[in-house]
Amino acid sequence: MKLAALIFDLDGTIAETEEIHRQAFNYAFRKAGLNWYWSRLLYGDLLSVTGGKERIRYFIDQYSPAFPKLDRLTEFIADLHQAKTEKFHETLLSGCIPLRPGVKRLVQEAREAGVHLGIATTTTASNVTILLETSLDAAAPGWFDVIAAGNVVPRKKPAPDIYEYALKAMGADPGSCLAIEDSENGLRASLGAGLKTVVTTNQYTQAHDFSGACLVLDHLGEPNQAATASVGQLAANTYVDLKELALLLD
Ligand code: XBP
Ligand code: MG
Repeated sequence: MKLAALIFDLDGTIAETEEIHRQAFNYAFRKAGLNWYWSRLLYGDLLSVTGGKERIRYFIDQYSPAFPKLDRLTEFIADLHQAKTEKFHETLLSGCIPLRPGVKRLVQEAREAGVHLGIATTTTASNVTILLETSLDAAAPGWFDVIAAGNVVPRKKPAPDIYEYALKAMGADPGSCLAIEDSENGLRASLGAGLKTVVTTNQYTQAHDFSGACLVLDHLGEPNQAATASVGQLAANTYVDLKELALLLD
């Protein structure tokens, strides 16, 4: 089967951005005078909820942190998240966040071969464009047929909505596309949209349940940096290229 399109998740897949999100959340809490602190361990739990605003509300509901009694909790959370997003942008703009192994190479290979590209993410849309511009190429956002992000759909991952939105926008048949993800929520979303999925794990997601993925790797690999598969196997290479991905569709 010919591979028509690749749809990438963003956070944790294109780059290891969750640590930057975590630090931006903690900055916003300090700036608001809150004594909240999300450690790596706690953030690993909170990542079970996708979407930063939803994650803050989950934290309040689950951990009942001290904060002033408010009659407008939704606005309070939105203001916190706005401050967090501004800090996240500032961090991205202050230095080049490295892309994960193989991402730039695979994107360029896809472009040269006429394989369409999409992004399907629960993060805020502005985070996507800034990350692509600062870490991939100033013109990179234009390389993607669709950047489906954040609140553009009613339900975030693990619901399939964001992938269904991206497929519709690309006019693509899920049977001729592949998703690349990093988390259990992301995999549930892509499988729910009928997409075969390759997972590249990271520090926050390596213990997740990746049942249903056709390949689970530590990263996409490079010619000089072999990828290691924990589920499935690469057919001929030690890194993921279009040939390896097309074989997964068969
Ligand atoms: C990861 C997420 C996002 C980020 C935080 O998205 O769940 O919520 O953690 O970004 P994905 P926001 O893996 O789908 O790219 O605060 O902007 O939500
Ligand atoms: Mg992700």
